Amino acid sequence: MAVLTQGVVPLEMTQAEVYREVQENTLLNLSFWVNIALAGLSILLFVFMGRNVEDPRSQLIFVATLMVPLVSISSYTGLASGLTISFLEMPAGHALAGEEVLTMWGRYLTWALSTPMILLALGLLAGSNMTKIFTAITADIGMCVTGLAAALTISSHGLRWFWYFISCMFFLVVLYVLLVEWPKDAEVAGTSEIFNTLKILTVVMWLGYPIFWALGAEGIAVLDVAITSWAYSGLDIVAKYIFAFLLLNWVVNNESTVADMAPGLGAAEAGGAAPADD
Ligand code: RET
Repeated sequence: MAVLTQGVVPLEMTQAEVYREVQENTLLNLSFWVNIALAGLSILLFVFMGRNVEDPRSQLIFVATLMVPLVSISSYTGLASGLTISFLEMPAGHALAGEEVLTMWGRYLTWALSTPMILLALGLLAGSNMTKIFTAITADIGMCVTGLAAALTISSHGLRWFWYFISCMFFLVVLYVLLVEWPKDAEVAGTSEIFNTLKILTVVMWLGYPIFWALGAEGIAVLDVAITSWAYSGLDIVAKYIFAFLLLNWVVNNESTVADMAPGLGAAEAGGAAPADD
């Protein structure tokens, strides 16, 4: 009969202990609560703004965009309660090797739900076809999940960065669709101006996330945990709530432009995924 050997059990903190650590770090705790408040206000505002929208495509843009603060408020509640934070011992080779580092893994997990909604809304705005929306969203989910893997890998320092590299490759696919494919579609759909504003906002903000990951405690550790958390929270404020407000405000005022895009995804481009109209 096989005998199970008792391995060395890593020092694990209970959820209540993690919660206490968060409570004691006021700067960190505030980076969560500011976002909970802003997400709550955004939800109320966006529901109010969308109350008279009748065009189905505009409604879909609204629902997708409304999901962003809804996921966000859940994400930050998970962080503030200590549920989605762990203290992980960094492997040899890491700047904080052997130390227990606060890891906000709930962020990466919930990005896998919120960022696809942002891309769906942008793809719909650009009049993109289904293939491009699917490509952007699946690559984006790949980016978030492999980013989560990078943060949670504690067996090898090299493999942490290998996950990070894979995540960046997925990110390049998202950037390609955003910067090359959708601008052409938006031109045809007549939504170029707003699309390009939101594209620039999105690309600039999104580039900040891998930079702060690399500089933060999980990467080369030149930034402390609370500062890194504020960096993410600040990026979130622009990439989510300001982005969503600009998009929805435009949709409300230009519902007919959205409604006039031919029905179905892929309408903006000949040879798209939508069936031909005959
Ligand atoms: C990680 C680390 C691994 C490499 C890359 C990353 C990119 C993350 C991005 C996140 C965007 C998040 C947003 C959230 C809004 O809810 C995972 C940090 C490339 C781009 C916009």
